Amino acid sequence: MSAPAAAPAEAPARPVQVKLVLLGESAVGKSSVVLRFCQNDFQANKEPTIGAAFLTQRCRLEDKVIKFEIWDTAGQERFRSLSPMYYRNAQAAVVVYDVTKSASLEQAKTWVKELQRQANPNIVIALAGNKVDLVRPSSDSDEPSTPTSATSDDDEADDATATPEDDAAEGGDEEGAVAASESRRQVSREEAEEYAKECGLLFFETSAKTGEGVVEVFTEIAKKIPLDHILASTRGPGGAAGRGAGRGGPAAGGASVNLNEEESAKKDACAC
Ligand SMILES: Nc1nc2c(ncn2[C@@H]2O[C@H](COP(=O)(O)OP(=O)(O)O)[C@@H](O)[C@H]2O)c(=O)[nH]1
Ligand SMILES: [Mg+2]
Repeated sequence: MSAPAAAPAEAPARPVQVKLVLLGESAVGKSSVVLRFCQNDFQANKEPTIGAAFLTQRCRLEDKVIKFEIWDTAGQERFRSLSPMYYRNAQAAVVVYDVTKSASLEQAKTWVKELQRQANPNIVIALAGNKVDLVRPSSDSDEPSTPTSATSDDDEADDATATPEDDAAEGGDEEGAVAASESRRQVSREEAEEYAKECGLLFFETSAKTGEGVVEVFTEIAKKIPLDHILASTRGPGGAAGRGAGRGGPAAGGASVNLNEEESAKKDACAC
């Protein structure tokens, strides 16, 4: 038997396009999360985005290249009901709230409901409680605690829920610092996590400021999306990536929260 011609082992991986929308109340940090993910940057007094913001970010997950098409809602947050044009054909959504504002979680729930009612039935939804740096004892640090762009090769001990620094305060001050920072918290991790579990959402606490949890959000979404299915459905000439893709994957409603799926989450993380 003659061996088939050399398999295209070196063929460049065709990117899988994934349309992802960001939703959440105004000022919870949606644009900042995107900025951290795409440029590993943070702006303390970020000006609100005017008009629609659209960014793309390529990531590598195992042997696949993913091209996230990120739609960041800008201004439309004020309306209770979003124009479906934002989430039409989206394979993923990140619904953001601010851990220091309980009203923002209520708003997030409204969007989750809207997505579950009207978006692609297989949409993968992640709930992200942002600004956790504000409820951490060592929130005085201005630098990102970890590089978030997955260049941290062997840093396996660093997982999605790692606390940036826990030895900054000493002795009696430590308790005071913890109490002071925790007192800003209006949404407990448990409450939000419980809700996420009930609704079949991925759940993360994030800080666009320090980078905590940000890469993990996108990595876990990428893991949960039926990438092979999207690739198959977009194969061939004229295959419109994202259009109707994502069907046939695990139903969003039946998905479970899976924070610690693999130790290697960081290593697999999107190599941006
Ligand atoms: N401390 C802290 N501030 C944040 C964080 N994310 C965003 N911000 C700030 O919150 C404000 C609103 O952020 P922005 O990204 O514009 O929110 P958006 O309206 O949801 O897009 C800006 O001043 C950001 O600098 C965070 O993780 N920690
Ligand atoms: Mg914004």
